[in-house]
Amino acid sequence: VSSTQSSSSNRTHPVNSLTQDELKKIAAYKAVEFVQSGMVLGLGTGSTARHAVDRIAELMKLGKLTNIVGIPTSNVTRDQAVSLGIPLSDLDTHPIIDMSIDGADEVDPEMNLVKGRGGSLLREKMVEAASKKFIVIVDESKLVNYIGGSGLAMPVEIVPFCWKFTLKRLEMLFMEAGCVGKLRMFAGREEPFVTDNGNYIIDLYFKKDIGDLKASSDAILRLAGVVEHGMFLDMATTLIVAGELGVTRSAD
Ligand code: ABF
Repeated sequence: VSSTQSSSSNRTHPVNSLTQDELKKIAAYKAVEFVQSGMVLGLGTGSTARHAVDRIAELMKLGKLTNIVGIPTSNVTRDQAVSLGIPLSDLDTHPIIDMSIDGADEVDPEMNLVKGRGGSLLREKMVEAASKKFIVIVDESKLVNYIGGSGLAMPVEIVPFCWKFTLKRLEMLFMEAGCVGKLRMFAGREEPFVTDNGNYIIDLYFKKDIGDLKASSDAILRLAGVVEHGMFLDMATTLIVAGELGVTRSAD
């Protein structure tokens, strides 16, 4: 855990030799402890957030949580929530969300995030930006020194129209960082991955730190053809990290 997080965190129960999925579940269950009856909840997407949605439904069945309304961040989460009997709504009806709980692909020491390797970044950003609290739940493998620091992709959702043109414009923006963009494909298929919103995703890979994140974000969003990117800057209000040595939670 970074110095920023550890200086303001509370360590709780010890954890030993657990699988990554078990760590994800511990982080998710910890976040759900902050859910209260009557809340409108942003329901995240991905293998970590999935555990949180399961736990919320479990507590609802036990009568420990009542009057919960969920706002799903993807079709997959919507289907999961429906199958578990969680009542759902949307941002049109609930423009202010009490709390969202979601995973992330990277978390830097300032709690800036990369999200969207699962493909749901646009709806996640809409829902989480409308949330009074946004709890990020990760296992410790997601902690990085800087955004892009895992060497894995930073996703950008773009319109399908002339996607090669947009890919080139994105690479040119980050030429100094040695940026290479790749069109995401459906796993094991020769077809472009299509998001819930009918768009494509370009995965950007950087050889170096891209530097000023806010300036990078603005530059990406200025490109016509870009819908949204996977950097979530200054959005997380709480970070819960499960690791081999225990669970840490940042101060709110
Ligand atoms: C989502 O879940 C995404 O934005 C992110 O890509 C992913 C994290 O995945 P996982 O929890 O499966 O590691 O919130």
